[in-house]
Amino acid sequence: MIKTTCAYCGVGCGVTATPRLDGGFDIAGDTAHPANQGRLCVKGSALGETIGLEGRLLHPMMRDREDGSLRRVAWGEALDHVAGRWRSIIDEHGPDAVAFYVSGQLLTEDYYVANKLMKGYIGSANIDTNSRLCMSSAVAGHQRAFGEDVVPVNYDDIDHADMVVLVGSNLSWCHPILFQRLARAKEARPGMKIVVIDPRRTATCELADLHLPIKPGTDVWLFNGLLCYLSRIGAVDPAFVAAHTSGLEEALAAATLGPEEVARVCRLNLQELIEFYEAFAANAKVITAFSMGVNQSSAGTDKVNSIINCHLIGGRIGKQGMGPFSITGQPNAMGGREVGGLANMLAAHLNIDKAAHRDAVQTFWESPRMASRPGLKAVDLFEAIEDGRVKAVWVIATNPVVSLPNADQVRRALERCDLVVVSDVVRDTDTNAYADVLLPALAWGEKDGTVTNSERRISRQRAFLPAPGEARADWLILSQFALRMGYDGFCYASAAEIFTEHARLSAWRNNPGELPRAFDIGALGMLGESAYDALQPTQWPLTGHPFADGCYSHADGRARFVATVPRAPVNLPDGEYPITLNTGRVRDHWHTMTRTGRAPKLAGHIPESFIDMHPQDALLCGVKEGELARVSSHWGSMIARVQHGGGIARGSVFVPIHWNNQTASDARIGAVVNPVVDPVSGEPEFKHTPVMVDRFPIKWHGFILSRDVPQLDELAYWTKVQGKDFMRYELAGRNTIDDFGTWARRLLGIQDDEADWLEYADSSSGVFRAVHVIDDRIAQCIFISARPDLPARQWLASLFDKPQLDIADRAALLAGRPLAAGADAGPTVCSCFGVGRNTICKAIREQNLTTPAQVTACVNAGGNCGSCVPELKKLLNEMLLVESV
Ligand SMILES: Nc1nc2c(c(=O)[nH]1)N[C@H]1C(S)=C(S)[C@@H](COP(=O)(O)OP(=O)(O)OC[C@H]3O[C@@H](n4cnc5c(=O)[nH]c(N)nc54)[C@H](O)[C@@H]3O)O[C@H]1N2
Ligand SMILES: Nc1nc2c(c(=O)[nH]1)N[C@H]1C(S)=C(S)[C@@H](COP(=O)(O)OP(=O)(O)OC[C@H]3O[C@@H](n4cnc5c(=O)[nH]c(N)nc54)[C@H](O)[C@@H]3O)O[C@H]1N2
Ligand code: SF4
Ligand SMILES: [Mo]
Repeated sequence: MIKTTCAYCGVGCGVTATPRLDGGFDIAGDTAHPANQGRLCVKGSALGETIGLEGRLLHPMMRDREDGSLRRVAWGEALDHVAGRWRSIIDEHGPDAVAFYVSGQLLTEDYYVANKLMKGYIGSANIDTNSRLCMSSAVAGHQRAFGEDVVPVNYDDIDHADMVVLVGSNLSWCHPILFQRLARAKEARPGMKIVVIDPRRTATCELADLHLPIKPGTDVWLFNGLLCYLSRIGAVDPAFVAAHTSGLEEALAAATLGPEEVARVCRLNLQELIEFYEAFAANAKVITAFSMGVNQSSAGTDKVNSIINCHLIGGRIGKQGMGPFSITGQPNAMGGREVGGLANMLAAHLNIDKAAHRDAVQTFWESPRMASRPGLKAVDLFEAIEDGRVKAVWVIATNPVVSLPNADQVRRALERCDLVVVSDVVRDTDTNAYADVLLPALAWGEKDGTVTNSERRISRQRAFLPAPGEARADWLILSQFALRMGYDGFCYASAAEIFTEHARLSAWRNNPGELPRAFDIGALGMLGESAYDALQPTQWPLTGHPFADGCYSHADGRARFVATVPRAPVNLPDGEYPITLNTGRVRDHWHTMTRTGRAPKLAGHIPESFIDMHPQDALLCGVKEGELARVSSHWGSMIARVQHGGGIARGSVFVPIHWNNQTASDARIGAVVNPVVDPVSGEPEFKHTPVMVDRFPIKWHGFILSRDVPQLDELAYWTKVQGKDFMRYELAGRNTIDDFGTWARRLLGIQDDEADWLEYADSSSGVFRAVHVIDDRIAQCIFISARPDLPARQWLASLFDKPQLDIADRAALLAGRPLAAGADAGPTVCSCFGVGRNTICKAIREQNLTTPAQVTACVNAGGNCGSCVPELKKLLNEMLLVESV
């Protein structure tokens, strides 16, 4: 058994991998890890389904720009080519003409090397990271308030808090194990008050005593109003404010707002708003946890500081059970911050714009150069690439053609860039399509290093699989490149050597008279190989709760109130684009789906991209639930299926970020998002773009289930879903089909006239159904209809698991549903045990179940990771309502 850390979110759960006899691995939660104590959410539990080599990038490749073809090359050739081109570009245009765009999914060691190489050797700070899209507002807010980017809360503070406010965080879907910890705390102490501040009524609200459906983008008004309220009623800790802070008066001057005005601007019920303010004032132990609804805003940094202000005024920080809590997204968002991977940071919590800091790092590195000013932030970087200022970019562990705002601009930039290098673990991504050089990296389970989670706990990721093909660790690829560039300082033999160097740098000149900072893991700088290998999860500061002594990292030791003058989002809805686009995550997928898209267990919950909108808005836009629609903005458009019921208010739509050109015909929501950024942090406003929604007219709907890849190019719409031993494709077309049989056979690639092929066609109603059987097993099926009244997919899908079709199956094939009633489980609710909606509803009805625990006892759903418990509650409520009518 090998202990490692989950590949996904910033909760940073410990995982064990135990080899099975069949060569696979059993993945389980590590009971000894403090972050999860043995629990895993559904994504973590499905990690074993994502470690196969199918679709992996296994060899370096170079593209012929003339015909677009890729050819396999040796590592030496690929790295010589890249080093040669970088050299000549730097010689001709200077070091700022090259750039790295990296990721919070790199290990700390990889990140450290990339940052050192760019800032200390190439001499530019043009290294930015997808954390710009994620954490940079929190980083900037912490730096302004505390003088250093430190998150002042630990997970176990949740167990002591009397009130937890979740702002712009869908914790139940995005940080499930932390959500479950919160749920357990509430169960143990039902008096604990939970408030959710989110324009949507998300699954997280199931746990809330109070949900404030705030008008998008108005959080600063809400928290300024709270600051003003706390000051007015005297809910202040004058001793703390006097001894440990400065700037309260200026902050209050910017926050002269009464609750009535806040309620009006934030479009909230006044009584509920006051209930929130009163509860905040009444409870000493308050945690305000915030995530992307706060950070991803053109006022993101101010949102962060307006929250921190409310904690400082009452001294609700630095003690057990309280504090402003930035919840990080990626597994190593925090490690990236520790190594200073953002373009405006240095390493080890030092600042690029201070000469003494630059000197400290350069002296430690003994490097020939040091970047003297901040580099380009992500959005600016891709603009500079498009206009030719940056001529070479190396993208590592991120997929910007999907995840950046104004994503069609990113595509144009990469098309025009002289040299695009991408290091990735999979072969086909939307970004790889623009790469001149593709470099195969080791993936989770194969690579070795460390990650830091949301509570500043450093954990080891350990390899338990052999390196496949010619894939190499990211730090090794970068070090070998650095050596070719003629730089010393990169002769690392192992991840341990890099980690210990990084740890020593954190202690370098870290003394009261020099450059004191809270981030100091110098004690780990002496670890040998085996101690590093055995490193237990370790939290910094190594000396206790951050800021427990009331001493902050500004030169005068005081925390700062920041005056946050509220301002509306930059682009507001208007006559042409009347609706606000909100974007975010779904429970069972991770980002651009390069990993979660491969796990059948994770595909069932939400198989297809969607546009969640209020029924009245749908009516106004002329679109219907279940039909396809187009979302467009001034910047671009995408297509997905309309749905209701996601808890969205009128005037907004919500679209998930995950689907892209590998998984659907036209589902990149990034293309629609405005490239507006926060002026302080440079973080994009992902949660607020004015859009319009209109019909995407089609002639027919359909689906294919197939063991082979069908020909989809000519279809108006398709999306792909991973099944067990097959792929499912949802389709729609604008073409008139004259001869269904011939057309369907061409789509499915069937050339054999003798094929075992059953079909039913009714041209007058536009209905066509066909099934292809090989050796008595289902191989493919296609169902087409002019109306969206296709049979449910679950039963047909279940046939792909059968070694042989029986007579009853064959008789039912073209009906698309079993002859026996009740055999269709319905759409998946519980991904862990694969339990469908119909199964759950049937159990609730027949056995009069009233609680999620009873449902679990009856049909297992909710019994493993618990991520679906909010949905079980919703189903129970819905059914109780129906019964009571
Ligand atoms: N399942 C899953 N989990 C993940 C990830 C994933 O891809 N899938 N990704 C990880 C990463 S990198 C990240 S950064 C985190 C993100 O975790 P979260 O931030 O929790 O997730 P999001 O869905 O991006 O957005 C959170 C909420 O912000 C709300 N919101 C939008 N506008 C506003 C506003 O103006 N004010 C307020 N108060 N709220 C607003 C949205 O309605 C949404 O419900 O999740 C991590 N965990
Ligand atoms: N509209 C909208 N857009 C958003 C957001 C939003 O809320 N709304 N959220 C933003 C946020 S918070 C984030 S964090 C980003 C995430 O966006 P991305 O970082 O673009 O998404 P991922 O799919 O995680 O991309 C990771 C890539 O790295 C590869 N990879 C995985 N492991 C390794 C490795 O060890 N080495 C290498 N070299 N490659 C590896 C994967 O195959 C994948 O191609 O999206 C941002 N974009
Ligand atoms: S909560 Fe889930 S995705 Fe996040 S680290 Fe834990 S197991 Fe992984
Ligand atoms: Mo993120």
